[in-house]
Parts: sequence; C-alpha cells; structure tokens
Amino acid sequence: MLYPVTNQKRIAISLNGLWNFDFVDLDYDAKVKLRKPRQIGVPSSFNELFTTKEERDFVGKVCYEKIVTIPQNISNVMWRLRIGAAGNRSEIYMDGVLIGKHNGGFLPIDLSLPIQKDKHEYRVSIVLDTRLDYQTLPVGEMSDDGPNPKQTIHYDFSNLIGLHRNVYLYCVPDNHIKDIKIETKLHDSYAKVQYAIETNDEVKKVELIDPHGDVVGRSSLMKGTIRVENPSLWDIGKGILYQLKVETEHDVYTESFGIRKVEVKGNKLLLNDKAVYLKGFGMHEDHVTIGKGSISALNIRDFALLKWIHANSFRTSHYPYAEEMYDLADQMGILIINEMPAVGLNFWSSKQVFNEKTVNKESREVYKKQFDELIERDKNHPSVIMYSVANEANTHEEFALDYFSEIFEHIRSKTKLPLMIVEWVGAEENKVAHLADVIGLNRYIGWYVDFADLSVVESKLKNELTSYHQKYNKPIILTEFGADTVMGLHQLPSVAFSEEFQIEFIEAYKKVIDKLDFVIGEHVWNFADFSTKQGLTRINGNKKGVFSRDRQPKMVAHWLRKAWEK
Ligand code: BDP
Repeated sequence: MLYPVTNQKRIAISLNGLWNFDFVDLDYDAKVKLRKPRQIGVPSSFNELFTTKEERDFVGKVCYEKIVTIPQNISNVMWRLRIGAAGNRSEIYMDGVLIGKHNGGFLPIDLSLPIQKDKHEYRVSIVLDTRLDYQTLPVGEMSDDGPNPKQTIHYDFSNLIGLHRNVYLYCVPDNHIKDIKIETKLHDSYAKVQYAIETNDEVKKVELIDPHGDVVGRSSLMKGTIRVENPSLWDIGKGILYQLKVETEHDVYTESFGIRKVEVKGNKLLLNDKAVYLKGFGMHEDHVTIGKGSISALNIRDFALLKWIHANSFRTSHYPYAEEMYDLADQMGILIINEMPAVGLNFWSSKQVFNEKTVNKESREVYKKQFDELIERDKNHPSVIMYSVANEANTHEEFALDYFSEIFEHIRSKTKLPLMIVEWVGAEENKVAHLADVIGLNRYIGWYVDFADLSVVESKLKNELTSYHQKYNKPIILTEFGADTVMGLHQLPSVAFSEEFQIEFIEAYKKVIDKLDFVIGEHVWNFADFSTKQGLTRINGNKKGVFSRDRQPKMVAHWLRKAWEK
C-alpha cells in the first residue's frame, strides 16, 4: 500500500477540512443525503467538539458527508479514496451506493471509486460505527437492555471516534505501481537491499538513491537485490534515509527506507549489532479539542518534546498511530514499538475473555486481517523495530494460549522483527509469554497496589521482574510505570498526586531497573495526560503524563531529562 502523493504521474487532493456531519440511525444507508447536517472538522474526533454530554458520549452511528469533484481532462487514470482511519467499523458510500466496508479504527482504507463518464460530482458518505464488541479491536461489550445501546469498555482511554487522519482523493495511472516492499540485510562492509515491486505495468527503471541524493544502484527488474557499499546506517538519533525510485511505463513512485539491522540475542536488543537501551514512553494519540485527530503541528510538538527529554523510543500504546508519526520517527531516528489495537482483552472480572462466546475464532481472524493491514502499511519504516502483539490480555486463561499461538505464528510468517507481548499477569500463571522474543511488563506497585507506599517498590518490583526473567529467560522492557499527577499540585513531604510524588515514584523504579541487566528499556506511563472514560480514579482523564495534555512539562519531565541525558 503506497501513500498518496502528487508527482509527475499521480495527483493527491486533500479532503481534510469541513465535512457535513450528523448522528444517524443504526440502519442508515446514505441513499438520501443528510437532511440537516452540521459542519465538522477533519481530522478530529467528534466527541470533543460539541457541548452536550449526549453528543460527547454518543454510542451508535455517525455520518460524514462531502461532495467530491473529480477533475476533468485527466484520462487513463483510476480515482481512489484513501481514508487514514475510520473507526470502529465503517461503511463508505458514493451517491448512496455502498463501495466499501471496514472493521478497525486505526488502519487505512483505500478504495477505487466507480467513476462514470461525464459525471464529475459525487456525494461521499462515510458512516462510522462507534460500537465495540468481541469481534472488534479494541474489544468492548455491548448491552442492549435499555432504549439506547450501551457500551462497556474495559480499557483506559476514551472511545473517541471520527475521521482522525488525512483523507485523500487521489489518482494513479490505470497501469500503475501498487506496492513496493523493501528489506535490507547488513554485511561487514556492505548492505543488500532486496526489493519487490507489485504492478500491472512494465518496470523500466529502479534507482537506489543515497542520503546525499546520488544514485548508487540501478536495476530494471520487478524484484531484485541491490548492493550498497559502506552504507550509512539508520540509527538512534540518525534518521538516515535512502530512497528507491521506481519507474514503470506509465507510473513513478519513490519510497524511503533505512538500512539497519534489528535482532534480539540473549538478553539484549541489538540495533546494527550494538545493544540498545530504550528510554521513552507509552503514548496516546490524544489532544485537547481534536481528540484522536492527527495534525502535523501537534505531531511535531510531540517529537520536539521527545528529543528535549532525551527519549529514544516510544510504544504506540494501544493501537497503530497515524502514518505521519512513523515518517517523523524515521527522519529523527526514534525507535517505535508498533502495537496492535489488541487491548480490552481483559474484563477485570472472573468472566472469561477467550471463549467461544466472547473472543473466539472469528475475533482471531479479525486480528489477523488487521495485522496484515498493519504490516502492509508499515513494512518499510526503519523506525519500527518491534511489534507489540497485545496489551494486558488475560494470558493466564485456559484458552489464551490457543488464541495467541495462532496469532504469533501468523505474525511471524509476515515479519522477521522481534515480537513483544505486554503483560499484567504474574510470571507463574502466564500461559503465553514464552511465545514472545521480548516481554513487556506493566507494573504499578505504589499505585494500584500498596498505594502511596514507595518503600515496597524495591523488593516487589525486583521480585516480579526477576521471576519473569528466571522463568522465560528473555529480555524485559518495563513498558508501563507511573503515578497520576495533578500539574501544579505541590506538597512537602510529598503525597500521592503531587508533582513531588511523581518524581519519587519514577526514581524508585529506576533504582531497581538500573541494576537489572536483562531489563532492556523503560517506558514511563504516559507521555502526556489523556482522556479516559469517567471513573472514581480519573479526575478528568488519566493524569500519569510526564507532560500535560497540552504538552507542557510537569516537574518530573525536568528530572527525566537529566536522568536520560546520560
Ligand atoms: C495499564 C494500562 C493503561 C492504563 C494504565 C493506568 O495498560 O492503558 O492507562 O494501566 O491505569 O493497566 O494508568
């Protein structure tokens, strides 16, 4: 899947901006246009824009509608619609005719449009279904015992819905390049760049362009290997990118990539044969007013803060992020652990998650399809160094192993990158962790257990980490640790929720992990405060951010900056 671009053979027209919008019935089929629509901004979540609770908390379907004009006098092309993400399930209509359906809110939809001769204006309707169930990712539960559908979610971020990412109308030549897959292999003084082009056209020229813009390799085959002598390697803080320029008879496309090698060996994560230690965060796509909308200026701010604080990595907790985040990470040399939207696989009760009636075979097929879409989208990003298969699933359940064995097998058939699973259950009862290359642990000692007591962190955390290591003998990343902190709340001596306590909390954890050489990374929870469903422990959202929701530093940010500078 190639990102829409404008070049000498292709045109990409942004459809971002104002759209018509309304809340619609569950059987809405877009045959007639919206009667009294209001305007909405794309990209954004609808939940944060309006003023009533009913609008914010709406469960059901919403419709985005826009009149789209196809430019005239461009012949022998195919027009397509590219929606960066549309959750949780979506239906796409053109003049009321269904042209596509999708399950999943965090990966792109790319459709060819049935354009008629001499007709230039079309009404595009994108109907989004906010509901989550056992056959979606994230997993949620629906109950329909009242007059309105009721949604239960068991995970900790708001179910924000909308056209969150860029929407494009674009065209490609009828005979065009469909995909380019690039893999690099590192040898002593050279690298092998293997590529495969998917096309219904004839390949004329393939050029490998180095970071200075010089052509350093050529071919004219659909599939091949190009050797690069003394390559400049993509690395932490060094977003060194090469390009593969492909020309076919009718089309041209340039894809960026980096030359780097990722491997897990013993208890180490190796990048270009050197051990790396991950410093950074679990993040969220979450901003004031635009919710889960992805906007360049705000993305740039996040990367500026990552750089300022000396982070070298982040996990896309708990779902794949907008493509631009990966482009920026490629350019800045930031490592990404790319997480599947497999969250909510835990009901925090005795009710079984992995079961024929709940998360079952059908759910597993949904997972596999979404992984295929993820790898198709992200395969050429050098910043992606690992995939995270799930967050805090009930991996101690009887049928969890069955579910995850097939998932791991499927993922391994599509990528050679290391796989991680993020765990909350203890080492002893875990039935799945042996399948992963790296184990992620989320721990909240001194917060959800032993609240406000940091004296127990040292022994308990050490114990938990060591027991996982002893049982599985795999490298461990502390993927989550943190304390809710109200910005501006200061107290001496510290109390929970104060900025002083947040520093003491992080410091206590760091003291333990700094001494354990099988711990290969620390990701503080969370990069920034974020929106969650309402709850007794949530004062307008989760406040474990090192930065506030509007991206200003709490005191701990300055502390971490010093600690991570080393
Ligand atoms: C962990 C979850 C994360 C939550 C965090 C918390 O993985 O999504 O936001 O706890 O409670 O269990 O802050």
